[in-house]
Amino acid sequence: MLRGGAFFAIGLRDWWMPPNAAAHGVAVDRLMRWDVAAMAACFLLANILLVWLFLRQRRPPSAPSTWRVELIPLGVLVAVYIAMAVTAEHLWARERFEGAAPTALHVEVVGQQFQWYFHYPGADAAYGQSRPQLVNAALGNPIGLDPADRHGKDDIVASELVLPVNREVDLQLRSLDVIHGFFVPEMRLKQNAVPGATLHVHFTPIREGTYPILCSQVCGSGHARMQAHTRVLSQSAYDAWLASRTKKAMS
Ligand SMILES: [Cu+2]
Repeated sequence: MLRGGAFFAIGLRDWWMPPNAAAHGVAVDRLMRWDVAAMAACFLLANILLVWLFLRQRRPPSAPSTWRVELIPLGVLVAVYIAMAVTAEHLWARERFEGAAPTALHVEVVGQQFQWYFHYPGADAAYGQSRPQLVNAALGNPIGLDPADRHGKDDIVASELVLPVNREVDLQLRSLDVIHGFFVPEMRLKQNAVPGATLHVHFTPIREGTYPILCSQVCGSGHARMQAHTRVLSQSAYDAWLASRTKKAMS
């Protein structure tokens, strides 16, 4: 019996969202719980009313009181949906339109069928120019960095997103071909990468660990394997990773 209970608990845990690992995720989770609770209450209320009105119709109809009863759940629903839209929009806009702090770490995320690339600006803090005609993954230049640009000399292009814990990150997303969806469930982060546009999202990872990165837009036949991961490290481990990659980029 106990084993069955534990199994049920694990199933329930996996059914719900994965543990949050980002600073803004606390507010997202709170909103999500509130929204689900509000929708469950509305669903229950609607069904109770449905049954009640159905049973009432068996008596001689009393039209005036029936439409007044319908107005109550309608009013409640309108109020709940307006509250949901305003709170969600506010939360989304804060992450999307209020820029990251000047001290944030900058990483460019490039989506291409069917791979994510992570471009770090290196020690000079400036991204090297990239050109579409230079894109050649087989030759080790998947995002088309221009070898003639001195800013690109120390740039790092990785296939995993490595981040220090408790530091804000400003990601700029772009795509080399079709629309991809950059999705990190544990970071409560989802933003499309759109060809021809550079879109910013910023967040602060608060828990060390390795978290999956998925593509949330059906972007072609290899969409299901368009996966990467983000590794959130302590500052010293991140510095060591950066130093090892910088040496490789410079050599
Ligand atoms: Cu994709």
